[in-house]
Amino acid sequence: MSDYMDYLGDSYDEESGEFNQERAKNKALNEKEKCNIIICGASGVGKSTLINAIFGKEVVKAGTRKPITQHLEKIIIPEKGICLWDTKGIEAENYQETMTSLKNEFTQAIDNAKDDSDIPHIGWVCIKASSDRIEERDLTLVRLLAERKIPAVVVFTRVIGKAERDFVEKAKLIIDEKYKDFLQGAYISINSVPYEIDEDTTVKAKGLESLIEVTEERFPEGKKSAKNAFLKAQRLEIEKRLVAMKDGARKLVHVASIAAGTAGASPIPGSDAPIIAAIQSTMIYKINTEFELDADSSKMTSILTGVMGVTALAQVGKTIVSNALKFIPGAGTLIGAGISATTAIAITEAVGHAYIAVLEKFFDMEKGEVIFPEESAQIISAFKQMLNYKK
Ligand SMILES: Nc1nc2c(ncn2[C@@H]2O[C@H](COP(=O)(O)OP(=O)(O)OP(=O)(O)O)[C@@H](O)[C@H]2O)c(=O)[nH]1
Ligand SMILES: [Mg+2]
Repeated sequence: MSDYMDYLGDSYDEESGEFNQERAKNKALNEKEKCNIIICGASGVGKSTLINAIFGKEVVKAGTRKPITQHLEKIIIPEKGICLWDTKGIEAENYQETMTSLKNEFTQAIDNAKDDSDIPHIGWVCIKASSDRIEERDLTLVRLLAERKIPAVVVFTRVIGKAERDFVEKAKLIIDEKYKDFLQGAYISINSVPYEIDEDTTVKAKGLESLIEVTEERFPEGKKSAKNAFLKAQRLEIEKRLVAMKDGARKLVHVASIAAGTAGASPIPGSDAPIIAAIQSTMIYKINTEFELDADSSKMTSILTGVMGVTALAQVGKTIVSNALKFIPGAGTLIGAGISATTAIAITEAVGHAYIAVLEKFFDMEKGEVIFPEESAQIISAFKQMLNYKK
């Protein structure tokens, strides 16, 4: 199979010149960078509250919950490239038994993993700071991660006053006795939600940004892509989120341009323009996915039509066939003998970078996401501007 067909997969039919948006969208989702985080801790320590605070309540609710074993559950959120492992049912009573079975379940889940994409890249061990003392089970949870060399952060939850801060200091000393080398000071105190002491005193949510920062540092050198996935998925450090999305999108443009180059170099006369149009459309879907943007198909159809219309690929005839964009084969002959590899690369890069600039323009720094205007014409006009500006 040639390179550009690898790139397009089943989203483009070379015979009919038909581009399938749904397939391109799914392919983009599947290929998105991924990160798995295990969030462990006793019942009621604030695991779910923490997850909601970092990744957004609505998004987590929309994720698929998949019980794996008695004490492990996965929350899968494909749009965010995130899979969260949540421990359940760790209570004070029967804890020996619970920990033994959790340990077995955990070992099994990891041993059964197909590859690296199926094991936790990072672990948060949550300990409630309003506890009386540190429990054996909390140390056992740290040990589980240490044994598997899963970089961990110990997260003290509900840190709202002096008593909790004192608890944290004592707990750190105890944990450090055994796990200092492993944890390397990765302790964070948080209050995930505002806490009302009385009518006039509320302790604000805090520490969550520090947790993001320390987590970011804990990813090993070789796990850059998991780290990026984490930074893109979190919704508190918006600047970091946007930077990670843009970085990811730029890489996607690079890969798409290389694929377009191989199409440009293809010897079949007249066939390259529709293929390049399909590659650019796929690239745009991938960039959307990178920005967690899920615009509806009709909007994407008009955006893609507009985008292709602005570039030299305007001369490729386009008809819209239901959910598929059809790039009429042979129409490429209008652009003379075909598109050279150099031109194919250049147009694809220009389109990709201009489209990233458009998404950045519509990125709402308060909400931390792209908010497209109702009118697609506005998007296309922004795209034209960016394309001229980038030249
Ligand atoms: N003030 C404050 N309250 C918190 C914090 N974390 C959790 N809570 C509260 O504690 C309660 C339990 O939190 P959850 O997030 O459901 O705990 P969990 O660890 O997911 O519990 P299980 O799913 O039962 O294992 C909720 O009422 C939260 O609002 C925190 O950091 N600060
Ligand atoms: Mg929970």
